[in-house]
Amino acid sequence: MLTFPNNFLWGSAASAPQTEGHSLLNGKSLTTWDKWFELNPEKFNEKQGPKDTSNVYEFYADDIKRMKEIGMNSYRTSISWARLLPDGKTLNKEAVAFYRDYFEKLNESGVKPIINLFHFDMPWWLMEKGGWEASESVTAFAFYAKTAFEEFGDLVEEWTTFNEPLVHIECGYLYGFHYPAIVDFKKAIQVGYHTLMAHVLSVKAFKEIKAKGRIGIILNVTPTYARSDSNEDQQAKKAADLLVIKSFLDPCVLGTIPNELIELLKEHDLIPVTKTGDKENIEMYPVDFIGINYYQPMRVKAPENPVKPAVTTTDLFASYDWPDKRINPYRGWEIYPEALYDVAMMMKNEYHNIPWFVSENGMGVAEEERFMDESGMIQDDYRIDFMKEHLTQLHRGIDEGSNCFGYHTWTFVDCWSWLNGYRNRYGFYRVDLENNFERTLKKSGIWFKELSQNNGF
Ligand code: BGP
Repeated sequence: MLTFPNNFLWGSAASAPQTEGHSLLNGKSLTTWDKWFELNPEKFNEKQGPKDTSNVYEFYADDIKRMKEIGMNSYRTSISWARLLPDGKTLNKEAVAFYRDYFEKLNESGVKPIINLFHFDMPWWLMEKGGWEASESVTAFAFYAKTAFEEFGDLVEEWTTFNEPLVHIECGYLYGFHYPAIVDFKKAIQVGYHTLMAHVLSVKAFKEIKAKGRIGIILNVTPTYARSDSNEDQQAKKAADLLVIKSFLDPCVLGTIPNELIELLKEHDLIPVTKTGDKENIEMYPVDFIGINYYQPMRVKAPENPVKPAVTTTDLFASYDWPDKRINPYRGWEIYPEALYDVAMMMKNEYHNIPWFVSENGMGVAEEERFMDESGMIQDDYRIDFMKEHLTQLHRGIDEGSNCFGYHTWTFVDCWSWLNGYRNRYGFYRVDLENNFERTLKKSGIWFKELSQNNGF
């Protein structure tokens, strides 16, 4: 039996744009997702857009009962910026009422809300002004964050600013997966810098108004693994570490941007525009805790035919296809639970053992109806095995002193996933798209209840 620390958080994560629905109703303004779907619906799996998603806007009270049914003691979701402040300034009263009731009901049910502020959902009004490229985004976000702390601070004690900031940077400005889908390294770095400062100024606002509880950020970081010990591969690993791990972890936890990262950016003419006082604010406002989303490791090798200055990340490090990898064929992601132990050790040894939790981990599987038994329950043993393997590695790290306080899966109820729509399913509950988003418990939900009740397995 592997037992986890007392008061360990067992739960799931989700986000406003992926679950709420009512995306064009109740006073919410458009986000880049709503607009992109309007412009290019063919880009989305089976033309499944962000409009209705899993309709949590209507079903949240029953969903919270479902959380209790499977032993969840915590839940992370986000507030939609475009719903709370449709024009960036004016408070949407209906949104306030919705989120207050949602968070109140979570608390009453003993499900601790962990509330995030940005999950890839840039309001369209701000995108039209340049989105994260524009310096206005920093102050606009800090205003939104302060508004959220003031409106919901009595109900929420665990806040996070961003979910996976690297994703909107990489997917929007380097790899073409998210709007505006452009490829421009310099812009990507500027977008990243503004995101970092938006985060820092939100932490500052949180501390200045003396909001209760703690504030953190959710990052998708994992130690990188190089193809070999050769100098070239190790150089590539170093660049990857700087750009995809230390770029956010160091300033957010240690209060500094690493010098080596600054040197690397200088070398490739990528230094962003900064403001006086930024450095001091980064130093003064580190986070109280970190959330780490972990799905797959990052394997790197020396770049092939790199150009200088770098045009994109592959001029600094290339991704390495490890021949011995195990793969989740539906999502195409490597399965490597050992990395969770390495993450735990990294947080302990390199980030002064700051409190952290696994804020997402999960397995997306397509056409899960294949695994439905006669009673209608999906027998997702693969998901249970996936969790067991990852929890075993996490437990090793905790045993060796890493300060991990929880494990959240992605996700609670099957949800909408950006361009992939509803293709890959991750939930403890199945969502029936043909039948008004009806929820049905999967076998993994029953297992999760035992896990939480026993505080281990
Ligand atoms: C994370 C995101 C989530 C979620 C998850 C699963 O990176 O924070 O929003 O979508 O990945 O990935 P996907 O939905 O792309 O299969």
